Amino acid sequence: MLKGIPCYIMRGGTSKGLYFLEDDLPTDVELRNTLLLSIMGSPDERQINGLGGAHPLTSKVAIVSKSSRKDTDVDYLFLQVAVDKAQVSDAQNCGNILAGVGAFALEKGLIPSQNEQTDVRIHMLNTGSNAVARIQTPNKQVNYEGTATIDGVPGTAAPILIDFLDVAGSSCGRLFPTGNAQDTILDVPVTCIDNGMPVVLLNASSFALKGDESPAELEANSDLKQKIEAIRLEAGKRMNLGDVTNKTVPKMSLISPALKGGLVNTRTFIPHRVHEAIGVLGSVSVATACVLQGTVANQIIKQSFSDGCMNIEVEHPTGQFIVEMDVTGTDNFENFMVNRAALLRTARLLMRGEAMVSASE
Ligand code: NQM
Repeated sequence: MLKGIPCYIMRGGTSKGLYFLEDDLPTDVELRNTLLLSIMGSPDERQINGLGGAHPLTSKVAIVSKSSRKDTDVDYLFLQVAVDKAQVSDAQNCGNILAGVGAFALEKGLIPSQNEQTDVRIHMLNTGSNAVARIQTPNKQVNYEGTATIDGVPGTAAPILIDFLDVAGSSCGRLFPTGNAQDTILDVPVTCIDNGMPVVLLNASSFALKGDESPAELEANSDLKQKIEAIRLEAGKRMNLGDVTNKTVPKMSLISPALKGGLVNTRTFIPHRVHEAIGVLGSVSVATACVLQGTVANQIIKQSFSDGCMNIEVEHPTGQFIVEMDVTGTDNFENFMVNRAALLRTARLLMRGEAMVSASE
């Protein structure tokens, strides 16, 4: 006998995932995780027996509920369902899947739509930080269609503006968790930063790379992967993340000079596959490191920045990611402050229905 669990499939930014109401899933975490593994078809590198897309970027889950807080409308828990392991992790946030949360909450009636546009205030449970997503709601209906484009996704869609309010140090306790703009790990200069996503920035040239290599080329380089993983395990400890052997953070971003007119170029291990683009909060962390003197990224781009608002264009394998930032103290590590980070995403509702599982699950 099968039973159905109400579920939406949505593309959020450059990721795709399953969106559930918290009330539709078991409250017991172990039971919930077993159920999600079964729905996704994990562990199996093809996820052939489930809804997962056989890549970390398409094996994601959002669990959404009405917020218990006064300052936000909905709570969002992000879960990364491993593809080839029986593992479900809440150790990282996801800014791409976040792009679908506002629309899902409105579709499910967790909050009322306003006329024309609705600002959905979202509490991100993984990191205890908040964001506001501006959703187009003409006639109080969510609008997905429009002319906005984001690199890494074909076609156009309605824009979703996301403002991050307080993400600095949200996983590691501090924006620069090691207390430095730059450290050396296993003889390699690194910058460890957490502006919403723990990321280790490395100069691509430290590994004799140009930085324009394709994700497939990087993933095929086992010597490189071993070196990067060794640095990651040590960085995790120094970033207050403990033993990160089985965690998907920190992400490892290879930085090189811009190739397509942006500010900086990236290739990001997330942390074992290489991202086809770059994560949302990952790019906010990279953009933040770019503007502060003394970081690995700032030394590569060789530019100084004045206080105030700026657009930072982060290049990635399939285009660019623009982060709007307002910062102060870019010439002084002690005084450096990020006042605001915002960006554009789109989302698409792909399916609404029920995920079918065995009635005994
Ligand atoms: O950094 C991939 C993604 C992400 C996470 C990853 C993300 C973010 O592209 O906020 O969006 O780094 O695992 O969805």
